[in-house]
Amino acid sequence: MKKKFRLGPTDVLLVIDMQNGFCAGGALAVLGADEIVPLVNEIAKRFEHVVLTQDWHLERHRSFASAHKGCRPFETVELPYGPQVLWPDHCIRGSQSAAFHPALDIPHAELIVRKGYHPEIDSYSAFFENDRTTRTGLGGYLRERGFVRVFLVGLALDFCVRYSAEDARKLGFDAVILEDACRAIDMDGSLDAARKSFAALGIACVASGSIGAPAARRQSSPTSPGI
Ligand code: VGL
Ligand code: ZN
Repeated sequence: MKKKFRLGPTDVLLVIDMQNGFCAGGALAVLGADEIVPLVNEIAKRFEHVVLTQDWHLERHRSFASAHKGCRPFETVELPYGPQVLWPDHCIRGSQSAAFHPALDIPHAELIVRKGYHPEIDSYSAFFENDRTTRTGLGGYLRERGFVRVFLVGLALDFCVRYSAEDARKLGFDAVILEDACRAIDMDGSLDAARKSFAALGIACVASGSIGAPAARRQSSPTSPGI
């Protein structure tokens, strides 16, 4: 029998970048992104604790092809921190592209982490920017709240979900990707590379049906003294 994950108060769901810019009509539309929204909403209801991430760039962000003379989207360039894929302009802070998908319905989300707001550094991961040293603060937040296991859903499986799961694991959390609630960009073997990395790092990549019924609901957070 396949392993079931029974949810409890030390589990948190990370919903990665469910924004218009990555959905149909968006500048960086990920195939099938819109169709996962109802499933993401349904999964979120099973979690007591949910954190959302939001890709949040300035105009002329260094990860945009438009900021590099003669370059096109999906080319890779060398930046001071290493190779960086160049993207179409997307998720400019405050724009419609950066807004969450209108059907995303997770009112009990406790935190929204914005990332990619430094003009010179991209940030796929919800924990570390692409220079791999600048932290977003999410690791400290999750640890301070007493979470142990991080489940991930959203966009894109082979970029922001991948890097977030890897960093969660490196920071000592258990990481479980709910694969049917993700969609991938899948360029230049990026999806295969992501799957290999999940296997190598012990990141579970399972169907959302693997989540068992939630443990009895409680009002307090896992580390609260219970007064
Ligand atoms: C993402 C590329 C650029 C993502 C964000 O959410 O996966 N990908 N910015
Ligand atoms: Zn981005």
